[in-house]
Amino acid sequence: MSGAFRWLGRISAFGWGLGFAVNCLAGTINATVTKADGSPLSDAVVSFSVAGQPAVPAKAGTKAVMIQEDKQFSPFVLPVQIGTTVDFPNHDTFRHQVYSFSPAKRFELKLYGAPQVGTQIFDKEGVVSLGCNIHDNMLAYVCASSEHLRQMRA
Ligand SMILES: [Cu+2]
Repeated sequence: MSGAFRWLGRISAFGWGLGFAVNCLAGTINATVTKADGSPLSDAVVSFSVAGQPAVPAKAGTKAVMIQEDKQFSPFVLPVQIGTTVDFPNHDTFRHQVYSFSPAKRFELKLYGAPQVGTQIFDKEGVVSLGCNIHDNMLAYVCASSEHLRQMRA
């Protein structure tokens, strides 16, 4: 596959990263997202497109999960393709009310406990901040993109 990939110059890093490096080698893209001090940045999301290939919407029925447990969301950052349906199961013994005011997805789920599961379709590109109306410290992000997504692990 030598020469199959050409870097288009679009890369976006989500989080607090101040520096990143990208290498393209014969069909493989290696990305490293670091903080200014060079240490790994957890929860970074890198999106990229491939020359000549259109955007990549999710296949119909694609699902992802954002759990509510111990008064926290899990995962902290959830990368999804546009069109993905995200389930919000509540694993706590008390109720949560998930919402977002982000331009890419404004919504407010009902107040519910287990075993109910709220759902939302993320159909616009962008970073969506999630909160809970009951527990102010609950915070998580859904990164919706039409491009290829990879989440970096520190
Ligand atoms: Cu809550």
